[in-house]
Amino acid sequence: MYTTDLSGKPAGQAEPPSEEPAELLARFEARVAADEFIEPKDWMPEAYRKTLVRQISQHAHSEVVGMLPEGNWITRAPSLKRKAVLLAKVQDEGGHGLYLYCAAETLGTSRQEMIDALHSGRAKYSTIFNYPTLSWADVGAIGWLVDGAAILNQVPLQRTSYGPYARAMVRVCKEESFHQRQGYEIMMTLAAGTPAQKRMAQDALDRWWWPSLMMFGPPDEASPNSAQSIRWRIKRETNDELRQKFVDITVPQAEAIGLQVPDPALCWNEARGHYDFGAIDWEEFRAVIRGEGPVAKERMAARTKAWEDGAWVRAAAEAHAVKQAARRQAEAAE
Ligand code: FAQ
Repeated sequence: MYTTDLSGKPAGQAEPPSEEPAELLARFEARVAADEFIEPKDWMPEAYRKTLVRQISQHAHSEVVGMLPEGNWITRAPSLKRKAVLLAKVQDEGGHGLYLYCAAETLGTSRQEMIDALHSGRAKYSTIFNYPTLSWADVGAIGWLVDGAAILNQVPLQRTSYGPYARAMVRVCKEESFHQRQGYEIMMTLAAGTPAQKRMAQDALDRWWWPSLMMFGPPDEASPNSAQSIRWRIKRETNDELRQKFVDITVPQAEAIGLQVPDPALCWNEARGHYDFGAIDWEEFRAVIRGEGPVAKERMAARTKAWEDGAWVRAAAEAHAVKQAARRQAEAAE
């Protein structure tokens, strides 16, 4: 089953919440309502802990799997400058994954458990990373659209109710904003280039537009987790609210560089003060979640290989830590 439920139980069969002391629950809810951060050693309802582990681990996996589509272009970047920037950007995504795994570990789930869930196909990661990067313009489109969508989703998460997650998001958002600008700058350069370069940019926009809208998750009426997550102030805005913000911000950016958003239904709605946009293919979204994305198998094979190839590094780090601890103990005994 393709789920982030780390209990290993089939979806929909999670344990019913056990009796939780009413007094503690009331205090927890009052703190959340007062916008106080909940910290790792604070009491929290089990369902809150589970929801956080689910969302934060899925987020961490997305960052790390998300290194693959752009990593694919590091050796083929068109100039030394573009290569250096891309290298730094992909490295940042790895760092985001690490902060997020650390934040999830503070909730009592080990890194090994999370990685096992990813590699065995039980854990989700963002659907967007199951699409291939076919041209250099895709690197621009990912920075502009994918990082752009990620920022919109993550800015409210800086005020999420769990302290370690909120603090991780502050740094992540700063870096994502640089990523978004570097992507847009690539698109701007291509769009102002030769007709072939402009076609390349348009083709990338055509392929990444709809999957980027899907990143925000299912529509609100089909989002089983949103209502509770908003009550607990884990999520601050709904999937549809964030998706609309993304469309409203991104459409003028496309127009500014002479590219066309691939949606014939797209038009400004004066009364709503927002863009109306066409129907999203939710069947495609569900298929990608089921693991049927165009390059889903390649992504998991690459992650599993990286994990296996890195086994000697983990073993060496562990042996070093044991040696250091023994040395410290011997020094203390002197
Ligand atoms: N892909 O009830 P909801 C990035 C699942 S980071 C796959 O609405 P929720 C940086 C959802 O997990 C991108 N699965 O769920 C970067 C749930 O399944 P579950 C990642 C999805 O949690 C850029 C089910 O559908 N960002 O891009 C997706 O309330 C460039 C029902 O959905 C985050 O993870 C999806 N798109 O809302 C890196 C941000 N959407 O777990 C490299 C944090 C939904 O019950 C290069 N996460 N699902 O089995 C969130 O804000 C939320 O978790 C949502 C989903 C909004 C993603």
